Amino acid sequence: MTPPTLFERIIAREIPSEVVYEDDAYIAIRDIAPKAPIHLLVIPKKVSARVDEITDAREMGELWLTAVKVARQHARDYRLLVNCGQGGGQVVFHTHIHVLAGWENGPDSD
Ligand code: DGP
Repeated sequence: MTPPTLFERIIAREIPSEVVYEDDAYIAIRDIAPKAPIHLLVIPKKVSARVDEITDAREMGELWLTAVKVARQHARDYRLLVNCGQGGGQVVFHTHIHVLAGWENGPDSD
């Protein structure tokens, strides 16, 4: 059996995090090393290692819509970002969408 991912352990509350949203299928937490004034991670509870493992359009759509919903709960304007694979900057191999927001004048202003 593969060991649980870091985010599975966060979902199970084995590792503490600041949860900003949760429903049956998704959780959103604050990133531990924020790269923007608001930096959240929207994480499907159903495990996949990287976003391109999700091949079901409905599942992908729900993930995207959840990220938008969480983003809009925190900001009017925001950036959604996905790192896919080590070469794409992914460090935690449990699919997640970054929500970045809160800059005074856009992401390149700080
Ligand atoms: P990525 O590079 O796309 O795999 O992003 C992983 C993000 O996860 C990175 O921005 C830092 C964040 N992160 C890593 N460990 C923890 C943790 O233990 N708690 C929280 N809240 N975030 C974490």
